[in-house]
Amino acid sequence: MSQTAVALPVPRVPARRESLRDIPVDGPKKILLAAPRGYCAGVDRAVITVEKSLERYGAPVYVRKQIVHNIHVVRELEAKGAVFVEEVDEVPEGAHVVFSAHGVSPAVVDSASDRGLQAIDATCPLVTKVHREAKRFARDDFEILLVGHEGHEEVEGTAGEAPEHVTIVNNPDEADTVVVQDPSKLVWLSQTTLSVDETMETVNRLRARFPELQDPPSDDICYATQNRQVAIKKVAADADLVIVVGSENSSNSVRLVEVALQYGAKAAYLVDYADEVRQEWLDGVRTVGITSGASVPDVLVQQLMRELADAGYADVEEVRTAEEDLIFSLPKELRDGPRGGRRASA
Ligand code: 0CG
Ligand code: SF4
Repeated sequence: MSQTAVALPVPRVPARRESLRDIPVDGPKKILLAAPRGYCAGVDRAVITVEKSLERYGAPVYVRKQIVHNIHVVRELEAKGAVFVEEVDEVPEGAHVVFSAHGVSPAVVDSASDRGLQAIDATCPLVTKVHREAKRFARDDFEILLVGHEGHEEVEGTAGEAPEHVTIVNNPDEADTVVVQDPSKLVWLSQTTLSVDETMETVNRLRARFPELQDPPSDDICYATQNRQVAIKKVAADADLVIVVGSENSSNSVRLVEVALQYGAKAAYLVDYADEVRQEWLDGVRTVGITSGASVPDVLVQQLMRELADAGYADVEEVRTAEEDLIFSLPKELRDGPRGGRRASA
């Protein structure tokens, strides 16, 4: 049986060998550290789901797709015995398979069950909520305009709930051209990790064409995506450079780079690791803004701050725009502790 590991994205910037140098700039150097940043409740739950599955069932535990879109997290879990596959037909019959935080379509659930796999669903409850909305509107015979990026796993999963009812709208320009059957029975839903501003533009342009377009019952863009965008907007306004820690295939992380540029950062880059930061990015830079995507462990941000301290950016000010305390209980197969099987988290 062949096992195909998920193709990991190659870092775009080769690792830097030498340390960053402390080159004087005009005025004091400073870091603005966005908060909230990093792990959201759905990612925390998904990563613990794989760890607990390994403890309970032993290695290997198979995971369909990257559990979350972060190369460091995937490598760490691989080292503990997780095997990442693209599709369930790569998993040996009867084995345990974890579905990623981004969700799966009913077709994937069916294939896993046909193979006799023991599925553990790490889909974020906030993604499941959008699946439920899709199912309900489809049952009521609505046409669903799903604002999101074609090919992203979450969009494949949500659209797969009602493929004959869903049309994907990738961006504001597509809102001007999308064709619908009955504009009087139309609703929009969205991917959870989009730019809030761009999604509003898409919806405004849809509504201009289809005034009877219904809104989702509640926000589909999740609290974590929204909070991280609000925080980086505030940071970006005062930053010469913004560094976002996150992987290239992480939708919410990439959006943070875009938002930083839109809200005043003179430059913004995405890095997986601190050693991707180039000396020339720091030329003339007094204030560096830092944030990280919802799938990024904070240890990677701490590493980045240590490297930047070597370059003279030792003064750190946190810019907090919200508090977060949401915790999701684990999938039912793994719930046995006083906190739904969760280890205490800070
Ligand atoms: O932002 P996306 O949806 O690409 O996912 P990522 O894994 O980076 O973080 C949130 C989740 C799940
Ligand atoms: Fe859930 Fe939002 Fe985190 Fe995605 S980014 S896992 S929807 S909380």
